[in-house]
Amino acid sequence: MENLKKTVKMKDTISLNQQNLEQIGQQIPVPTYSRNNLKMGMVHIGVGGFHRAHQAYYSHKLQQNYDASDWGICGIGLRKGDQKINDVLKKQDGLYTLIVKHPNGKIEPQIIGSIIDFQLGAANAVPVVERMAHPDTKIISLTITEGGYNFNPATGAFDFENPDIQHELNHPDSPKTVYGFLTAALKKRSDAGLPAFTVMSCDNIQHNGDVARKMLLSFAKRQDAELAMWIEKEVCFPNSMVDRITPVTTQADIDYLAETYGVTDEWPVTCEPFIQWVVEDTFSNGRPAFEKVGVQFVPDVKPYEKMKLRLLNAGHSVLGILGAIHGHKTINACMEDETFVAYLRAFMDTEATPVLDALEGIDLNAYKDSLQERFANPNIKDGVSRICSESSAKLPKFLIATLEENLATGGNIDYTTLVLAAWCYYSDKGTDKDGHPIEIIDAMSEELHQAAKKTTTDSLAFLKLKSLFGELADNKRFSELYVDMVNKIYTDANIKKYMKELL
Ligand code: CS2
Repeated sequence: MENLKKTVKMKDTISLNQQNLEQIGQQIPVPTYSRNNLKMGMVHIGVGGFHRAHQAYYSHKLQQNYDASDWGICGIGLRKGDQKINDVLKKQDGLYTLIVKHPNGKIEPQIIGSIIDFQLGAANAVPVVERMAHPDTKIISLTITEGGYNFNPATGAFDFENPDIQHELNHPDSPKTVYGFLTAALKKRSDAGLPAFTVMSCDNIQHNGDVARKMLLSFAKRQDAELAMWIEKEVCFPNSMVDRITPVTTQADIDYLAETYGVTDEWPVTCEPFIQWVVEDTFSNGRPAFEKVGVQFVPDVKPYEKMKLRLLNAGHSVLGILGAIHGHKTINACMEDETFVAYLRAFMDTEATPVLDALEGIDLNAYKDSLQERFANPNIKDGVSRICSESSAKLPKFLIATLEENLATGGNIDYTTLVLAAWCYYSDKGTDKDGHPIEIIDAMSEELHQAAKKTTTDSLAFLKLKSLFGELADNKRFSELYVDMVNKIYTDANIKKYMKELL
């Protein structure tokens, strides 16, 4: 019966592509601007769900309402894993559905048209470098994830040991990472007398533009000192704070579009209604008038980004790690559990907030209330596995930084310490408190596991991962508390008991 239903459904649906847009437009809002006439002013590296729910959405909104024909987007994938998004976007002429899910159950789909082309750098570097070096390209934007910046999380220094980086330094004509591509394209531009593009980081990293600049210059100085000087002078790297919760797309989302609207979209994106983008207004070669569609341009984004990373992203990690051990599958399930709600708020109020910078005109209590509401959105169903993925790249910036600042000021550290002890258990066992397996997605998962599994003979073993924890194992106040907590969790993994003890 189920199979029959699916066959009928597939027959009756209409595939999302440019040709079918008019027909689809009878059901779902579609782009009304002329996509053929868009120049590709922005080249975006890392076309995941987040980019498609955020920058590409803002760009689409701009195209819909204003004349912004210089600012279409060319998506770029640099990893082999980007083959799927390449194939889907090629098949769908760059079109996809953005499904906004409101807390009250309202669901708003719309077709986004701002991505005009997609190129796979992993398959063939030449057209990608050419696109980046093209005179129409004015901005290269990035969502390459925290780990993609290639720095040592504890020291912040560029990691020259990375074999891909070594390869690019020796073979500038066959780039592999973002640094090889950016320098190859910038070299072409400087040789051709073309203006530089802006490098606009949209990742959850504090001072993301400054980090991108520092890393690119470290790389370029080794590769071509003259080019490095040109980059230093000509390329702007605005810092930005980006925000929209975008869970992983599920088969249910694909089925929903087919069943409700008769549209086959092989990779739609779902997200919450909330959206925010605060950007420093420093661009090398012009920018879209994004302020017309709600983007905030400010002289200094740092206080905003710190607030968001240390409250929203850290809050997510707190719920995610503890939730994974307890057995909660989603962030909204955590928010249905009063212990988790109280713990989150206590963490935000007593550990994260005291070390934030002054934030003029922002009501932090209202901000924290709004985070709780957003996390609780029952329709978002953001998996704790997404939140916990790549914790080795996230926690040093989101959580360990707060811990270090509280250690320096004598502030509270209990809530954070329990999460780090729980992270050790999680990395060691890979199961929840009842022994059910947890899916761990982390570039460092093996290293984390190896260190964590020594805990029974050396309670501090996990903290000895210096690239994550720096010298924290030597801090008496922290390490004593950590040892106490880790021992308790290893004796009985009932994490909620220890959460409650701290409330
Ligand atoms: C999340 C973010 O991955 C994570 O850990 O906290 O993806 C978060 O959903 C976004 O930054 C929201 O803007």
